[in-house]
Amino acid sequence: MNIVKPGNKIIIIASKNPGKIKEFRRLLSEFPVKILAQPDSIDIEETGETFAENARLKALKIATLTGEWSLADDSGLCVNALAGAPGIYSARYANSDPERINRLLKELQLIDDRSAFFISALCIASPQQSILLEVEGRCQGLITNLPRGNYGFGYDPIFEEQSTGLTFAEMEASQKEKLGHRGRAFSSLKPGLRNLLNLAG
Ligand code: ITT
Repeated sequence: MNIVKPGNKIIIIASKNPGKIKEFRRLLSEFPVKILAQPDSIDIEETGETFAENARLKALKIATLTGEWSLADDSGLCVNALAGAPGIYSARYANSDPERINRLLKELQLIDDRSAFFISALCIASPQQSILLEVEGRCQGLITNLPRGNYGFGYDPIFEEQSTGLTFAEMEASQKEKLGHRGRAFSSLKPGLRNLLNLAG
């Protein structure tokens, strides 16, 4: 049996998005694991048709190439009036965060229904090609008319979280962690991760 001693385990975050990596470092800080970012030299084509498929393929590829457990996140913003777009294409919607925000605001210029939700699909895979854990988290909100706030990354300045009326970019990291899609997904992942790491409780 492969016994994992707490503190010995390395987890590679299968991401090149610095905003996501920062959030994962916070989320994983309570676990006795060593966190490393995906090597810069590795590029992964996201060929899946769902968030879960893309998370799986990123985690499997990084785990295989590095020989360590890997945690991947595939996430995006789904706008109801745009039939769920940009969805899994959120990163490919334009070339930079400001351009992605501008495109989305332009497309919604004449639209009253601003409802939207963020999704985060998380997957932990092993180098033996096993999917160890898979979960998903969501967060409901509205797309604002103009960007607000300076925290966070990506679409954060134009996503107003439903229960607070604050954009993610107006929230401190701890509040986004509690209410956001990634934090919610991670909460579902925690019991399984504790088990995998042979940790109590
Ligand atoms: P990796 O695949 O390397 O992790 P990526 O940025 O390409 O990086 P995705 O394919 O999952 O990641 O695309 C997610 C897109 O949705 C990307 O444009 C993000 O900026 C955006 N996004 C995801 N989570 C977000 C969040 O919490 N706040 C703001 N934007 C977010």
